[in-house]
Amino acid sequence: TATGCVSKIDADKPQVTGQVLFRQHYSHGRLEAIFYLDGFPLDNNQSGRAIHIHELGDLSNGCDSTGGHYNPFGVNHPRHPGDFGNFFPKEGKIRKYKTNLFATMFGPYSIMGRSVVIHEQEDDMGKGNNKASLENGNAGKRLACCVIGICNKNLWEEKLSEKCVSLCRVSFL
Ligand SMILES: [Cu+2]
Ligand SMILES: [Zn+2]
Repeated sequence: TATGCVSKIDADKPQVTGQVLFRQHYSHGRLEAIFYLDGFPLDNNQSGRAIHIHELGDLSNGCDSTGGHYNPFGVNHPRHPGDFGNFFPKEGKIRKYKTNLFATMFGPYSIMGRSVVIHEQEDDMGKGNNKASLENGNAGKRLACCVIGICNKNLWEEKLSEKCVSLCRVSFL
């Protein structure tokens, strides 16, 4: 099954747009994801940007209505299934492939219909010594978000091949 999530713009912040695509072939198969995002500021802000799965696929009040981290097992951050960690934009872009993710698209804990949120700040990975750190990593404002739905699998193939091109370029340099 190929699914994914096509981003939605949040008006007042950096205009982060793009796609987060997921792929998982069967219920105990590994979940893979492609993070393909544009629009981060071009200044030398080297800080990471946290990306998480939030509980609700509700954008009625923009990214603010997506609730907290999807936490079906009642554990602390960063052990939620959608705690994807920090991403470091280069030239305003994130191009990242990840595999063996803990989240799933199958069964009662499926991420379908939930949301992906891209934050303004770095995820402290639960090491912030405060309550919020164990709930959300103190990742700050929500720059962009999208609801996870079923998408055309061509999106995956397109993005993956583009990503390979840029990976080769990076390692060549
Ligand atoms: Cu979040
Ligand atoms: Zn979390």
